[in-house]
Amino acid sequence: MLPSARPLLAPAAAVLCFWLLVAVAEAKVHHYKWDISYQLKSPDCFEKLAVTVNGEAPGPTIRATLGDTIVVDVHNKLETENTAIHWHGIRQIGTPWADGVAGVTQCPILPGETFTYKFVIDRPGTYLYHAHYGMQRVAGLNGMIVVTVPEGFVEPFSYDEEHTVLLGDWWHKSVYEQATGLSANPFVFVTEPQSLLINGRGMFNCSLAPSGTCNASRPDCALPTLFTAVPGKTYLLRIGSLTSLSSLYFEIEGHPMMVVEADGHYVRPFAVRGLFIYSGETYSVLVKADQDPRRNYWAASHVVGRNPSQTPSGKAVVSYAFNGNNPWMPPPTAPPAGPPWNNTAIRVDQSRAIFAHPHFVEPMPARADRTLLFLNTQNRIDGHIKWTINGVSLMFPATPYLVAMKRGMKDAYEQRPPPDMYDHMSHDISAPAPTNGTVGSPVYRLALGSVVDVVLQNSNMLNNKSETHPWHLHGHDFWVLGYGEGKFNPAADAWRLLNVRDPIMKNTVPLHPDGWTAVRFRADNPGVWLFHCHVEAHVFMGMGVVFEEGVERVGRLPSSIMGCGRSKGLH
Ligand SMILES: *[C@@H]1O[C@H](CO)[C@@H](O)[C@H](O)[C@H]1NC(C)=O
Ligand SMILES: *[C@@H]1O[C@H](CO)[C@@H](O)[C@H](O)[C@H]1NC(C)=O
Ligand SMILES: *[C@@H]1O[C@H](CO)[C@@H](O)[C@H](O)[C@H]1NC(C)=O
Ligand SMILES: *[C@@H]1O[C@H](CO)[C@@H](O)[C@H](O)[C@H]1NC(C)=O
Ligand SMILES: *[C@@H]1O[C@H](CO)[C@@H](O)[C@H](O)[C@H]1NC(C)=O
Ligand SMILES: [Cu+2]
Repeated sequence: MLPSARPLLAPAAAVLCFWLLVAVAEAKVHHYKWDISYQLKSPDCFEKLAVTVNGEAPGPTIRATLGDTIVVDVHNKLETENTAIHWHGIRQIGTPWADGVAGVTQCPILPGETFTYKFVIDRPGTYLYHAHYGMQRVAGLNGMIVVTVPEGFVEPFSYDEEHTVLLGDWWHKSVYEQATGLSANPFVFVTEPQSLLINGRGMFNCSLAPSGTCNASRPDCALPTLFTAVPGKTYLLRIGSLTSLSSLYFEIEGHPMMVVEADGHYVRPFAVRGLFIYSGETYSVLVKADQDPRRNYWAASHVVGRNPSQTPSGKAVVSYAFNGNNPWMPPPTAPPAGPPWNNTAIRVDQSRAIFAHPHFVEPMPARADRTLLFLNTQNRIDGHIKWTINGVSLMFPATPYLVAMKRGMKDAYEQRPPPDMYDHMSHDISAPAPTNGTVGSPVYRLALGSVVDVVLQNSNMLNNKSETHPWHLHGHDFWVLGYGEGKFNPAADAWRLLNVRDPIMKNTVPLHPDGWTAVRFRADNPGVWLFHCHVEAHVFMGMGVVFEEGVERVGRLPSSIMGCGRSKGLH
């Protein structure tokens, strides 16, 4: 029998060894064959071409147990479009070439080609996958990865059944139209989404669409049943957001949620009426079926942080299995309206309520070897609007970084290191951005094994407003040190406000409007890793950075990741 609880402050290595020991006994290989193709879909009743996995959008949920190996043969049948798939939250320890970021860890998968991803799952929890080529994620290629704990391991909570909840937002314009507008001069923003999707379904008001494009009677956009509850039972909902733009609030009418997991890490349980969730995040929550079982209840997602007047809430139904209750009846009440969209303080409060579960604290190094202060600004560069980090707007080189750096191709990417800091003494974060800034492909080279602090600093955009940016780190989890308002002051804020006792580890963290977010990670995973805003339009406009650590220690690169840029001859 294995212990259900870990002693407080066990060394990190021991925690990792523990998981691997538990895992190694019965590891399985899960082999998938995926055809990626465009199909006509009507997720919100409006008919549109979507990128699908074996004809489905979202794709199938990958289910595995800790220690298992996942093998996915991805056959690109898009005809005129490349692809690549990222396994979001999987650290790819020892397999940095399987991270699936076209331009960083591999060449894109060309039409007609098959590329095989193979990696080991080294943590239990809830993860995601999605396209990582241009803005393709927005076109529908996404799904969830559920990793269960091995037989005998007891989680720090219990439940009767589990269900997945994948949240998204949806546009009627194609990804190409969106990308063209973002690159244009004058700039055309993607606009607000037409619909919010819950498990791939939404409901657009067809009387607003041109005739023949939208049919409210299609079964694909029928009001989805999230799950059917048996009175008295407890349900674990694994909730993930892969929105392109929207920050969300997810709630189930009359059913508070107990948050127990975040990005694959157990949290000190806390109750919420509804959950704020940012693109790239996952949470598990417990829901007790303790309400009147003779009726159904609304589940709903709402846009927060941006004006939701153009985007109706996403809706689904939680029904009760109870004699006489009709599971198909819409709830008798009006759908919940959600919290005020412009109340930033309540969102920051939730962020600050997330700590590691006391039995699963992964001890954090006491101090960093290097501190990076990352200021985001919107800049006008050659007439185009770009996002920059410390004045640099990221554009991937033609040769994937991993190949270029491992093979020492110094002319394949920018050699000049990007700045560790911005001018934090004199920069005014409430002033719209400066006009200087460059587009480039530099890399932050981190010493292998070193401890790195990153403070993400928000500022006002060209419209003099500040937005939410969920930042996602590939290849690592980071400790969340804290959130602050205004401008981070290294002298005053550095250690005063930061939680060093039981910080949660995550792979995605919100940077709230007009504020800063501080994280710490150990650069101990040889490879080249993207760190970026998970808003698809923002990363497309350059809002990201690239980290390299120990690339010389990376094993032999598979030739399947090569074949583009200067790696053409290496294929
Ligand atoms: C759909 O849009 C039409 C036209 O604006 C409006 O009259 C109607 O009330 C809308 N229906 C719903 C359910 O919102
Ligand atoms: C709308 O969809 C329903 C269900 O698939 C179908 O029976 C009906 O013919 C469609 N209406 C139109 C106008 O295409
Ligand atoms: C939110 O917006 C409403 C109007 O939609 C306004 O009355 C209110 O003052 C705003 N609240 C905050 C906190 O900005
Ligand atoms: C913009 O350029 C000026 C003058 O070269 C420089 O002082 C300032 O630091 C730059 N700002 C940014 C954000 O790069
Ligand atoms: C921009 O907004 C800030 C508050 O965030 C305000 O102090 C400043 O005056 C505004 N500047 C402009 C040019 O509107
Ligand atoms: Cu962003």
